Amino acid sequence: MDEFFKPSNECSMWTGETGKLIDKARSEGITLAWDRLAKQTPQCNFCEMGLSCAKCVMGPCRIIPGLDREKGVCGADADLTVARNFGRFVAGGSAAHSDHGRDLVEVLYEIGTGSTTAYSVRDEAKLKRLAEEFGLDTKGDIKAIAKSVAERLFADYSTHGPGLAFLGRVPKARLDLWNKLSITPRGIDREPVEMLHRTHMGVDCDPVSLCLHAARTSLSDGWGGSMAGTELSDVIFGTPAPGKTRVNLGVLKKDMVNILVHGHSPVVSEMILAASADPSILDQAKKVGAVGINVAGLCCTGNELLMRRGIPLAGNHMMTELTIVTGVVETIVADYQCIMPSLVNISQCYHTKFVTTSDKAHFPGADTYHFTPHNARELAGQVVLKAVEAFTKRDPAKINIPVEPVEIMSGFSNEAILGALGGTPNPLIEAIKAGVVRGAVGVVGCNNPKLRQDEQHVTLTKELIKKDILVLVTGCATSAMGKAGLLVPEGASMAGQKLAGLCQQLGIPPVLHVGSCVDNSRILQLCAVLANAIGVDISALPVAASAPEWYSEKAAAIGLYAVASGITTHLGLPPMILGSQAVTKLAVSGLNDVVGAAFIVEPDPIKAGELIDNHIGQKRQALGLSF
Ligand code: MSK
Repeated sequence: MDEFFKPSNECSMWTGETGKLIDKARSEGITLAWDRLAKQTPQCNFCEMGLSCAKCVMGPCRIIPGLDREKGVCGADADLTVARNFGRFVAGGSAAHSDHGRDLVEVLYEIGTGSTTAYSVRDEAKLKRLAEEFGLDTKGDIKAIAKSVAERLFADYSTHGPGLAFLGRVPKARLDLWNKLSITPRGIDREPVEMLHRTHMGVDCDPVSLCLHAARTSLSDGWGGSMAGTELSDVIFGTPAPGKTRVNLGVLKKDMVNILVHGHSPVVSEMILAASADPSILDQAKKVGAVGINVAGLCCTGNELLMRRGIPLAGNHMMTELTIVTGVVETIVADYQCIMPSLVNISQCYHTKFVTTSDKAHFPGADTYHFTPHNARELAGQVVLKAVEAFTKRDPAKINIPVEPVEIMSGFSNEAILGALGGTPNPLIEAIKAGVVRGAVGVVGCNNPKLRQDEQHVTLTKELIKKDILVLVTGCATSAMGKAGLLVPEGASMAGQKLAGLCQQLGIPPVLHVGSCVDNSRILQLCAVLANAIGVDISALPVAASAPEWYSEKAAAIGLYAVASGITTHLGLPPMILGSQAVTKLAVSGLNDVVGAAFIVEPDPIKAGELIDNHIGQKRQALGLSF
């Protein structure tokens, strides 16, 4: 462990909008995630190393390799304990993404059966392409096609379906490898459930077997649940196309009713957006003295609306508490995932209403609305009206919006990227061959209060684009990139000469925003398209992934499905596996021999940039290209 970075949680190092609002929160006696982290430090070393086990009541056990507590009560040693814990961690992340994807399948099914009119198919062409890809009839009316696509994807969630519908996108060499290793995902629900079974005491006692099943579980997310979430969100709400919007706390407006949508699913937030444009509700807003209703996003629900509607992004994970401290947020509308329970308490210090909308995500103290596809329109109107009421309760003495917004460009779906290239990946392949784009890296994921917010994302990305490596960004890294000026074409001035020239020619930023957490499946698909076009496995491509500030189980699932798909992945913080030398070695090197990719754990973003650059250079050389 000593060789790894020990993070700092010193709040005093903050500057800019974050620092100003941390100071304001402190002056008002409000406790934030950084303060709670300080109180939790030092954190449990056994848990940090993956060496504690509370999975049965013979325990809890703490394993101390090399000393007199080498095994838990059941006889599990360090390797098995770490592998079990990691397997469950990945299963949690996969289940979260995939259950989100299921919600989109359910909405599409309701559209198909005609039992909801609140939602419709906005991208009929994409729905038909999916139906064709799945071998379904594309000639019926659009509702019939919606129903059959939904039914095909429901089958993917079961254990006895025909095999995941999206596996047809996987390059043959990769699929053959998965079949050889017995890690081809069989069902989206099956793999995480089997992981819970395998990690029950007395089932799978082989750390390697557990790690391989963790890979299979993550693949059921990446090529299953997440991909369904992305593709059906596009079908129902529209496939993103490039456009401009803004980012940071400056997108909040003093003279407007501010509603923040938070979480991951576009299902509720799209309805809130529609209700906020309702003329009768806008009249109410004017009657209480507001000039209008301003909807802005947080975390990945924010990314969903940003990509498709150009709705501005107020902030990422570590900004969520601070948005309330501005004193101008009337309502936070939450769906699920990455929503700190502390938001309820902080809202109560202000006039802010904290509203929950999912039957899966209850927050004691919140205003609870149980949204379904049937009542969504009506409930969205009620929520927005409550926000208008809350506007009258603002305390002017508490208002502080410390920054002006920054412009960004978003909306780079695969359809948009390939469309801009004339409908084929060939121009991108030629640019890679010529070294104009030396390679591509997906910089994805969260913030973590253990790290200086956004700094790892931005520093690493600047290093990569300097080396003519194109960056694709998703999730909470997006705000970081936007605030640093990397999501506008002018950001090309920070790139290497060749990449900068291409960006100028195409009018694009050197960092392309491709969406939310589930939209990492877009990156998988793009890699598959490139690999298939060149005729190689994904592991042969000059690409990598990075989650420099990750925190969540979902991020672990994303990292593992990237590696299992052949994409070497950098992590800024190690997962809780360091208590097992065998599992750690497998993660950082052994997997190269198994799936042709592995994890790089490196806290220093400059060194991480060098390692990723070197990896890309080696992949280029293996393809017969210049380093
Ligand atoms: S919201 S999983 S903090 S990216 Fe997707 Fe952000 Fe990470 Fe949550």
